[in-house]
Amino acid sequence: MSGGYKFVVVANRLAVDAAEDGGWKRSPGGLVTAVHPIVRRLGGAWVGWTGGPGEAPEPFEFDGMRLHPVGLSEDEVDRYYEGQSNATVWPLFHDAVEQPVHHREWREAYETVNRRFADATAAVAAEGATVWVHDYQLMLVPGMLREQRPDLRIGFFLHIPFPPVELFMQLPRRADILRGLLGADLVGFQRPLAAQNFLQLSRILLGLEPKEESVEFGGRTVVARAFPISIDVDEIEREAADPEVQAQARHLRQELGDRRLLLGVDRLDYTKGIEQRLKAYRELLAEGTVSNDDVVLVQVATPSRMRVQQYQDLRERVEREVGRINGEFGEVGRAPVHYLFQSRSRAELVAMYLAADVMVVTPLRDGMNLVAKEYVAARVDDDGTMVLSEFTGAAAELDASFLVNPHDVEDLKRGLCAALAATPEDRSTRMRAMRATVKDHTVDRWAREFLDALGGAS
Ligand code: GDG
Repeated sequence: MSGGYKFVVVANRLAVDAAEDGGWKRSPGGLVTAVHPIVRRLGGAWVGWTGGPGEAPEPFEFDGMRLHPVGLSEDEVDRYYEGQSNATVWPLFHDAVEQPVHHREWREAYETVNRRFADATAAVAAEGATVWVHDYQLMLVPGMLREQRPDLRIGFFLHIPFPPVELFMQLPRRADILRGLLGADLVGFQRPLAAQNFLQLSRILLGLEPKEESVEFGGRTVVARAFPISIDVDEIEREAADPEVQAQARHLRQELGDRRLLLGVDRLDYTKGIEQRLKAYRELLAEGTVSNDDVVLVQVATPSRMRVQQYQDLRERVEREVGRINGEFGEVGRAPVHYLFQSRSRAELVAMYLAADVMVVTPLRDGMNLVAKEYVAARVDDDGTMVLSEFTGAAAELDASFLVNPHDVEDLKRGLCAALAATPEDRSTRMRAMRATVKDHTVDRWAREFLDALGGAS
């Protein structure tokens, strides 16, 4: 049986968060910003989880979208979401920079929940509809959906890296995951290398014969290509031009004693290279290359996945290191690191981007990294420099930054020093080049290119 929607988005989370007044508010974040206008224009539906345990609320309308909640029990939140998604797949797909944990019950829950998402989608999609499935929590959904609904046009986009074959091979029941993804007509990745890893895997694991950008599977052609995600540049530029935001940026600099500002903004996640960044900064202070009188580091570490053990351990290590640096190099009223384990408003983040001298983005591995692009979009003054890890998807587009290898502390230090020493002319040349790239590749263009390649949604 099929429902009435010609376009359906499927993501772990719905496009809304519970509001204080008991209603719903649109969730922040790139995916919703990019896809909401399309869902609204096509009168489409969005299938996803509300974010809390318990039975799913009834489907409801929100700002031109039909939202279809999928319920997760408390056990499923533990096993499917925090377990298999965030303690198995997430670390494995990020080069195993943290040891992936494997449990059979987690895998079973992942399968059960993916089946529930597939069933919910099959029930709302019209005959011949276009379905766009997102990310690593739902990799079995395309295959499950294809079995039930061969009439659908199915796209899948992976927001995180797709690992090299030898790493993927560690995943128990790995062929099931691959077959799940191959249920899609189009599998999108952040980087061409990820698409290549995927196609190579189809040869090694299933004996398929991939071509440059596609592979035949089950009598269909599955296309695998890169679609680098981006941000809503206009929105960030508007915020950055707001006099209140600019006043906030000036105020922040005064509060910090007019020292040169190094800025980090990340979810507190072990993939983001926060510890490596702190180590490099401590060594620069210890060697006297930078001084607490002249430089300050502000690190926003947004709380994330705090029920997962690896994230609690990371928090302890980061906070110990911040304490150590401030203890060794601080003075009363003047700390070398300002550490904020808090979520800040978007306007505050933009004010910080505007106030920064050096944006420090040093992930050990990152699918794209939107913070790097937001910083560039915010710098309407064509000033500011960025130290950027080579291991982010963003590095391919933002190569006018100071690129570093975050695994190499000496290289990190070199990058920080070079960024601090850049002349005003050099800064402005680099920033203008990066701004031209970001302004040309907006999130709206990303969504359009993906859907054009998928065909069917118009
Ligand atoms: C995954 C992939 C890929 C952060 N702190 C606050 C806050 N943020 C916002 C940032 C940015 C977003 O969260 C983070 O996006 P990133 O891309 O940097 O990283 P992930 O969360 O790991 O995202 C990544 C992305 O998906 C999209 O495909 O780029 O590679 O890992 O927008 O600004 N926003 C607010 N307060 C905060 O404290 N308001």
